[in-house]
Amino acid sequence: MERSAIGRLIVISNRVAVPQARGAAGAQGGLAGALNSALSDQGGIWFGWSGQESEEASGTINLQRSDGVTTATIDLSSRDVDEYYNGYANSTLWPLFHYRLDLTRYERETGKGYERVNEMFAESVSPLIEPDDLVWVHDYHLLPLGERLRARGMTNRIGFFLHIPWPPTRLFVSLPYHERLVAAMMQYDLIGFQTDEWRDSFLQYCRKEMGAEVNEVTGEITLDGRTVTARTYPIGIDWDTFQAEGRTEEAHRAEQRLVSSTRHRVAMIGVDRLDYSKGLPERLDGISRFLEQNPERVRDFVFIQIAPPSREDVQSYQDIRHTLEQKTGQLNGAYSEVDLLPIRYVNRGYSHAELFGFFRACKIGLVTPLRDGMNLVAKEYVAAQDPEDPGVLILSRFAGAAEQLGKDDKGAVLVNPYSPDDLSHAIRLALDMPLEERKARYQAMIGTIREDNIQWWTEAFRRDLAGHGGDQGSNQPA
Ligand code: ADQ
Repeated sequence: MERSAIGRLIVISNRVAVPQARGAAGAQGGLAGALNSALSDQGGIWFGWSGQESEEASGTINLQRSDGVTTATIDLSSRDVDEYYNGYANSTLWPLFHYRLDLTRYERETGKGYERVNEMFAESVSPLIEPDDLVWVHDYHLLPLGERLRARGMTNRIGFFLHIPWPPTRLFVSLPYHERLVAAMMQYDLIGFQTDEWRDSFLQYCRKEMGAEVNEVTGEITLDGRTVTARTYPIGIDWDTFQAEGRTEEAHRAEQRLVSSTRHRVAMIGVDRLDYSKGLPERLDGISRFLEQNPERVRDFVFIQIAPPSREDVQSYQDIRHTLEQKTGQLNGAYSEVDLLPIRYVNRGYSHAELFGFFRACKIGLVTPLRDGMNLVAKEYVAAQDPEDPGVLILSRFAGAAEQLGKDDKGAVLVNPYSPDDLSHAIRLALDMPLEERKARYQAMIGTIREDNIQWWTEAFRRDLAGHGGDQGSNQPA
């Protein structure tokens, strides 16, 4: 295995995506492509759950090397999957961190399962880690992992990045044993957040509830003689790869396919995992409101929603799927003609090349989550546009991406996704927006999407974790 001057990178996340899967249809979420890029650049190991359930082999490591990346995976037992993954991670932490107390379930058993699997991760990965390796842990599944590694005597630099929001203190304290989770997080050296808002919520919690000493400027949190730094690292897209995918025949064919099937109408697109945090029923309510208010415009557009199912073992995900099927059926029932179907709802994923083609064919991108750590679809939609004739991004003000793309009403058209009137108004604005304004809005966004890309993100975090960060006087990476 390769080494760099500062040691290898050890990435630990819930799931490991083998490099070949890069760019494959979306079920893995934004983490996969990002980490494969980082590891093939620096060398090291990506450790996590294989995605397989196996009673006997639970915890046994399977090492594989492909495309410059070594992956080390373990299987989990079905009890582990129920309690740790479907239970505590996806029925407790995910809804709570997305401000959905109404969907948050807390069961003592799933909490124990979460701790047990974190301990098993620590036990399995420890022998693979050498003293000068940098260890980078990802996401809400593994909040206490750093502490479990320290308990085994590990003194390496250990960083953690949270891909989803950090909730406001008043919400977070509704989690039983919340102090225990955060106390465990104090064992990291660096904690990264997608936006200043999530980072500030974390700092506030540490000060108010833990009595930690907090430096708001540097993000340093000191508790019981240990200091951890919290900083903002907005994740970006793999610009070069995405542009290269956009030049392929596959992307071109996908674009043509949409253009020829939506002739004379403006195509609007939404691309999301089927998740209640993505605001899909609310998006349909906005379109419905637009049609109520502007019935004469029913022939002006077609809306394409691509939403492959995810986490289907969790009840709230089955519920959201039914709700969407119902709403799509109602809308199409009310507004279709024999030659017209206003909503196309597709339950499958597509490759990034095809998504590029679809985005380019669509003059409006609807990205309207109720809450989202960042949302990479917003950035991909803009990155796929023709600079001479760009489409309009309608973006939820509650997506992390709004901090970068919605500044001063110059880039994306920002909306409150809970308000059908607001969505309806934004759709009208986008449908009627003159070319000059579309170009100006595109220009306001494209620089940060191109420059603050995934390579910038991994490099900035890795460098700060290694202790080679630039301006320590700021809460933003250098
Ligand atoms: P996700 O919630 O999975 O990720 P997001 O950032 O929107 O969300 O998408 C990740 C990737 O999946 C994108 O590259 C996108 O193209 C792809 N994808 C999404 N829907 C798809 C579909 N229907 N078909 C094909 N591909 C699809 C979590 C957080 C986000 C954060 C990312 C990265 O919830 O807020 O942006 O991690 O940190």
